[in-house]
Amino acid sequence: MRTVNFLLASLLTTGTLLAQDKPAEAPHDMDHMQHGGFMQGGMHHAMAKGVKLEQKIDGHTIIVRVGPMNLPAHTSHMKMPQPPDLIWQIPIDGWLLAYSPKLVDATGNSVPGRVLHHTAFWNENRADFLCPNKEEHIFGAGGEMTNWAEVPGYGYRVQMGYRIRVETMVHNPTDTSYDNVYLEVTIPYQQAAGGAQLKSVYPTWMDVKSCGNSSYDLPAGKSKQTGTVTVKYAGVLLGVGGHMHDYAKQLVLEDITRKETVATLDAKVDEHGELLSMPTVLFLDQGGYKFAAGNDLKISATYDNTTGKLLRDGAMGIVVGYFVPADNAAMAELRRKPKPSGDNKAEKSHDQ
Ligand SMILES: [Cu+2]
Repeated sequence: MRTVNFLLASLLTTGTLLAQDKPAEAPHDMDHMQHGGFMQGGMHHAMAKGVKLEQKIDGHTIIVRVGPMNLPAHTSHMKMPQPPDLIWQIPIDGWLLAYSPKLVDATGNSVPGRVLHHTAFWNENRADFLCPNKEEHIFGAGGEMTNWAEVPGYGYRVQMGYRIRVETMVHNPTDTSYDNVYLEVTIPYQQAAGGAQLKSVYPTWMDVKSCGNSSYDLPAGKSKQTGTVTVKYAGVLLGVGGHMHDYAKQLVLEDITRKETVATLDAKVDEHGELLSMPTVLFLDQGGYKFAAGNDLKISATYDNTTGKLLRDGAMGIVVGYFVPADNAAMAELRRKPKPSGDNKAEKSHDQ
């Protein structure tokens, strides 16, 4: 149970993730929409050259490695050339159990995590079960280098050949330049054949922007944003954490069909409003929080922006959890053909 707590706690840290940002808006940039990019606000990054994704299987662990990247000191993510989206092709039939990211240089020395703006892994072969317009977001981390720990008895089911799109954005707010930096994500797995069968979990992103782009403009002062989403499958939520930005106050998840509050997450901020942490709520003592198929959920995020000005794309409000469906076979309809590869876009767009 402690591991579960750790996992869910790790899902909530600021900076984690995410930006699925299917380009529902920004009609002025059809080209990026075609390529399934995640543009937002029309800001583009230059592309870093020579960045590759490699994987190494070591016993029951896969190490996914993205690099090399050169990161000059004092460079914002807008100025920094960014790696293109890269594809990790799944080499096993089985379950991914956990994700542990770190940054190293060419000789294996560790590099501070804070030069990672964020990384996000998207499964091109599956649609998100709450928002089928999006790919399934299976892992995310930011500068805090969130570990997603193993939940004993559960795993994320994959098949050989699945295409996982790895989105990485870097910056360097430090005084030191770093060359030949690699992002390494260590992922233990279990084969489907021969071992104990695990229960499949589905990462669950319940967003105040419903199924649209996660970022939104944060007005000065107190504000509240709400969204709704329908759970089409019966099952249980093991627990939830939350993702918000600076000046956060609170995230609330309600089941409006049952007229019940599922979880209230009070943000912890410092005296400047900088986000320190979000709490975790677990439902394990009751075997998970039960959803019936068709239940409507409402997500509310409140902020108090004390800067006195509007912060463009300054806010997000996402309740993040793991869902276990009652009938796993029903989830098969979420499989989809990966779109033709258009990985090497000349530009990358801004998303947070
Ligand atoms: Cu965010």
